[in-house]
Amino acid sequence: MNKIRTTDLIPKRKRQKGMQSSVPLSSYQIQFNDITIFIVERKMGASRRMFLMDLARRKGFRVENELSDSVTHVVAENNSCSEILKWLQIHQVESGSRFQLLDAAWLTACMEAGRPVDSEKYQLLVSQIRKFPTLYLPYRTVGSYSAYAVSQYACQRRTTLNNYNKKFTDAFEILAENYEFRENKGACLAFRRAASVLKCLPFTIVRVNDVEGQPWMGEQIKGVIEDILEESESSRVNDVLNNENYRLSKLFTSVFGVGLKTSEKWYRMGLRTLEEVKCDANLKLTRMQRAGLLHYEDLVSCVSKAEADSASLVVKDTVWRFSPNALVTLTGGFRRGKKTGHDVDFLITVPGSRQEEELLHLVIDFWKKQGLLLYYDLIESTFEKTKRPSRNVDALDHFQKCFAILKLNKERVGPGSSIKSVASAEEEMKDWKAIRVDLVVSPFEQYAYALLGWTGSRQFERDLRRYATHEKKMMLDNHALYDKTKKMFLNAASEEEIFAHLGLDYIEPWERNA
Ligand code: DCT
Ligand code: MG
Repeated sequence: MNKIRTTDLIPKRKRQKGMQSSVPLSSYQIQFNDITIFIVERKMGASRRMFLMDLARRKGFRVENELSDSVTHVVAENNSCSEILKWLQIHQVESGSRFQLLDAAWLTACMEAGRPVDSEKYQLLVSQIRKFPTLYLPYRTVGSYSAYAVSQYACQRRTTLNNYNKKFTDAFEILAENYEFRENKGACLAFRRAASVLKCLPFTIVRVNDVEGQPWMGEQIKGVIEDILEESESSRVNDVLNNENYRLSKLFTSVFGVGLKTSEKWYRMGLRTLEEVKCDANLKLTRMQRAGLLHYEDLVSCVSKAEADSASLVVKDTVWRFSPNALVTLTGGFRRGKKTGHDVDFLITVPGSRQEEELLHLVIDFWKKQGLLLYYDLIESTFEKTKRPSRNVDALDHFQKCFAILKLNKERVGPGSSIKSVASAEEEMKDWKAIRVDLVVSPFEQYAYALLGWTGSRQFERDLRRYATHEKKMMLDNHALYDKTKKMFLNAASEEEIFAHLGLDYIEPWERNA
């Protein structure tokens, strides 16, 4: 890793005077183990830096001489946020560094209190500083956040679950969803793209100028930001939330198996509650919708990570019974580090096998015999080897897959599960929970593409494909990458290789929460 050494920060002349503390580090007793501080010398001066380091160490804080990966709090004095960002850029802080960037006033407040104090109001920038060149386009003006314009493509941004602009992105997502219900694709995408940009910004927007120069920030978007900044809520969002059409679309489509068409039909038929839907004898429900209504309460309550892990054990147990070499990977939101999800996604592949399609049938038969399958829909593979990837960025893939509702035994889920905490008295009697599970089977040669595709997020996937098409003259889908210039398919054994084919820096799964 690329460490910044103290000696890089101190002019040679001063270094010779012996600026290191004379007290050996081992003689300090660390009291606050969650915090590791680094103090920037720039504009502070070496002697004040040494004084603060020594003081903090004597008060029980761990203070590093070097800006290593373990540093959690970087403290600077008399530097603007932009100056510090530039300083970090010059010193090539490696990707993987995670720390808060704070004014030295935080450190002095800690010294006064004799313990770490809340850092919120001392933030120079709520920070997750990364290697800038890939994420931030040329440095323009100093002294404003807008100096850092992020890429228009989500696959060139690192988006973790630390969203510093949740109040804006939640609002955008409600507006996007409303446009989706009204089948206005353009407006829906505009709000989704804007939300995605704000999710990756390492600071909270405090004035509308903070988004100046960022991609996808049209007038409508800025209008909503302005409303929220001024009124702390958006009247447009409130109107949507109070709109019956929106409310019912949301309710009906929350049933597994119900899409926009069905939801509209039910609305036109005058249905207004799920009870009315359940009681309407004339309704022709699909098998999927019947299962969705039957297990509605379980399915709308999110799947916790503990439940996903428990489902993972069930899936692996069964798959390995029939194919001990199979690779079973948790994909979707849980692979991106989410703590909850609406379903649990798995990708299965069998190295060196040509008969992986048999496997899913065996798994389903076994679960049926065990009484574990509350619903399933098995879709056979429709993949044709010579076919080029689809141009449609939202195209579905052709893998063999099974959309299932699994009966998950509560006993299997350890403490921390959401199952028990939300259970009503009647539910207490039930010792299982219905959870949605997607099993996808890919041939081993396509595994890397399938993994990349099924890890998401959807916005990240869309932009990967858009990037491939518009920037690289390539076509990407969940099966393959086709180079139109070379007229050939590009093989990849790992996600890293796919990013490399596309000329992109590798983005870790937990940085794909675009
Ligand atoms: N995906 C895909 N083709 C589909 C469905 C999904 O390529 N027909 C990709 C996109 C995201 C990923 O698979 C997982 O899909 P979801 O489960 O819908 O998304 P998620 O990110 O896992 O969200 P959640 O946490 O709500 O399950
Ligand atoms: Mg999922």
